[in-house]
Amino acid sequence: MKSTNYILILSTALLFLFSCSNDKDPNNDPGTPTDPVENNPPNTKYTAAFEGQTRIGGLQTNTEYEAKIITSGLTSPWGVKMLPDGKLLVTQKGGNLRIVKATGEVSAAITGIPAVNASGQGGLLGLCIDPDFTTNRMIYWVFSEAVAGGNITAVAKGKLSNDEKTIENAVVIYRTTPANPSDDHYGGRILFDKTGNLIISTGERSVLATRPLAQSLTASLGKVVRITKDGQPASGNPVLGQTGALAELYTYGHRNPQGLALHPVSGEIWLSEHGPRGGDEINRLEAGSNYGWPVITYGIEYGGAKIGAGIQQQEGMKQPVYYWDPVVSPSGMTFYTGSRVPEWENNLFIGALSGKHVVRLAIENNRVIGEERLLAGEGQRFRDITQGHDGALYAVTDGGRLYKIDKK
Ligand SMILES: [Ca+2]
Repeated sequence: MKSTNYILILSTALLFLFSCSNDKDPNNDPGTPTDPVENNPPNTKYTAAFEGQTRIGGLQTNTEYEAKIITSGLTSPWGVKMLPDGKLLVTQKGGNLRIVKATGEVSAAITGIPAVNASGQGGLLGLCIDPDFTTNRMIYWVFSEAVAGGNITAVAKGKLSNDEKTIENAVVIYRTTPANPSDDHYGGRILFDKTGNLIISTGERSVLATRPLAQSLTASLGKVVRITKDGQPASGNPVLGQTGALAELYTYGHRNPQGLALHPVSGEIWLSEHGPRGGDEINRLEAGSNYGWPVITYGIEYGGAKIGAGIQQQEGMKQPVYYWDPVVSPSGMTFYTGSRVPEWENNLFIGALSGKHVVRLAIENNRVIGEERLLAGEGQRFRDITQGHDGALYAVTDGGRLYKIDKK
């Protein structure tokens, strides 16, 4: 009796140890990494801050999956999210919002969206759906707006009418400052965090004049901001000491962040951002932290010159969890919480533009442990990816396609 108890305690202890070292179900093993998926030479000679920060081993999904094209009839879709009834709400860069049914039927443009400035990289950008959509029918979106002095990244909200043909009472709730004539690097993703506040990524607007503002706490360029549904600074935001620091700031030192996702276990916010030539990043956001741009970066100017002092690490600045050199141009992203492809559990899926594939990153203890390239044969620039309530992944491409990616 005594020895049985002892064995029971021992096996429980072992089980506990096992579950501590592997926070995932062992049946959902992401696979054994092989050679890195990237085999082109890097653009820089920079070295990573830690093992596995770039060019991690390659993974291959074993479960049979398929990618079906639901429609090819979209025009430069930028953001995609599923409504509670299973239909997909899609922003199109040119300024239209549309609904796509599972059958592939694309609605007429939904009216009531304020004008966007779609020149350059601007337009109607990311979107998110209110957690209480079934009762309030509210949606939120990011867009580029022409104002006095140039262009800005702006955030608006409105109610999707019952007939789904118009957005009622659309109102701009947040505007970045300062404006600049540049029409690039707007950032543009938006999501609800676990406290019910809005998280928005903004770009540093690309030109050399505004680039340093990514480090300025009195400008909202190159930032992640955290605001209420009414556009006010959210309570609990980090206190940033500098005089005049904007109360909506959550993190700073970003270049052109086009991806945001909420980690399904930790609830932390993860972000993708476009680096210069080399140096695309995945970051795990910690409130009040500085992510380094343009002081530290793993990239170089497009012309080949170093950026700033050409350094990759500095005290007080966060390292990316992962970076790519050469770049893949990471855009919209989501964590997979479906169960149909077990080895994808809690993996991060990212649309790659210049890379023309969907990135799959397996992550453990906030470090990347393996990378896979999905749908590389499609030749598409993947702009956004989301998970539906059905557990499938849905991705849109600049070429106008909407894919459903699921177990075969
Ligand atoms: Ca960085």
